[in-house]
Amino acid sequence: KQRGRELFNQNKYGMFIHWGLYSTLGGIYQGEKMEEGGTGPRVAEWVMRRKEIPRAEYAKLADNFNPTKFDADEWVAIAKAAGMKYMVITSKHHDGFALFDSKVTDFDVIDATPFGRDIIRELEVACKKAGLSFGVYYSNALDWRDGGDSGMKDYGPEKPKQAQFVNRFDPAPVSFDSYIANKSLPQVRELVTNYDLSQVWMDTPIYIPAKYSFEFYKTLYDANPEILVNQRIGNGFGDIGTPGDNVIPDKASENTWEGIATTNNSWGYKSYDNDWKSPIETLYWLIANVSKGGNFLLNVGPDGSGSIPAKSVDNLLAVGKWLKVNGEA
Ligand code: FUL
Repeated sequence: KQRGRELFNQNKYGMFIHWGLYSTLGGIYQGEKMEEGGTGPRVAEWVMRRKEIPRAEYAKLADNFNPTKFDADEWVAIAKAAGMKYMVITSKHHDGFALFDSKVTDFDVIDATPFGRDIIRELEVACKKAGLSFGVYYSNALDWRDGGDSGMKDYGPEKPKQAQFVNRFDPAPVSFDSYIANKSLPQVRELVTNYDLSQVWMDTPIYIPAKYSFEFYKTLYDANPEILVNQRIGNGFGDIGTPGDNVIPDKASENTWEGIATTNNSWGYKSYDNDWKSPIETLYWLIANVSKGGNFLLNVGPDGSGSIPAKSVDNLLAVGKWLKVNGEA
């Protein structure tokens, strides 16, 4: 994976994007706000789990997913002007909804929404045009719609703590093994076959057995040996280390790794979270990660109309200006 790693190391600074059906709620369900501040399960993309929204009810959000302001070229232009060299967007988060054209399920942007445009394709094309590397996030083990109990019963008795991640309020009547065989692995295969990806950002392995982490790794490798995958593929199979959500490691390391953080406290759009990192704070995160040998992937959460919150854009552009003046971009 030498070429893949070289490119990753050169890129250094990227835009992470959490976007999906949850973005239309902005952290408020039936008039009730999710808890404020902090990260963990308070983040807005966790609304289905936190508010225990039944699957059929949550799926209705797709009927109103029509982000007419979405413009892939504009998002990419913002990333570029911010000094970022790559982009990673949620192709499917824990809620199970796919932002790409998936033949495996109807629960995707093409089949289930009035919008009907392949968001992953549009961003892939826009990134290519602008010279940015493009990758996708994929929630491998957690799927509140189709993942059953995400392996808790069969693989997780010794890890009761992780039960807080899982859909236990209205799980799909399927086994975790069949979810892996019929949705998760086929979708990852679709992504690497149909899109030109530099990186796949797997998330939250919870109870995943090593045989499935290996299958994911092999699927990616067979499709394109240069694709890098982060360690949340599970069981030690990743190429890229992830220090933790909003964590800067204490020590420098020569391994390939990537710090991640959000521009406020949530990854998905949270309409009432205005605790934005200032340009100086953002620069601190960037420099703290990069100077220790890592990359920095900084998240924005576009709203349900397809706009990246203006304040986060302003802050990112101010950092981009600094990088330009100081010859780093
Ligand atoms: C976490 C997820 O549970 C969050 O929703 C978010 O995607 C973050 C980057 O990773 O573990």
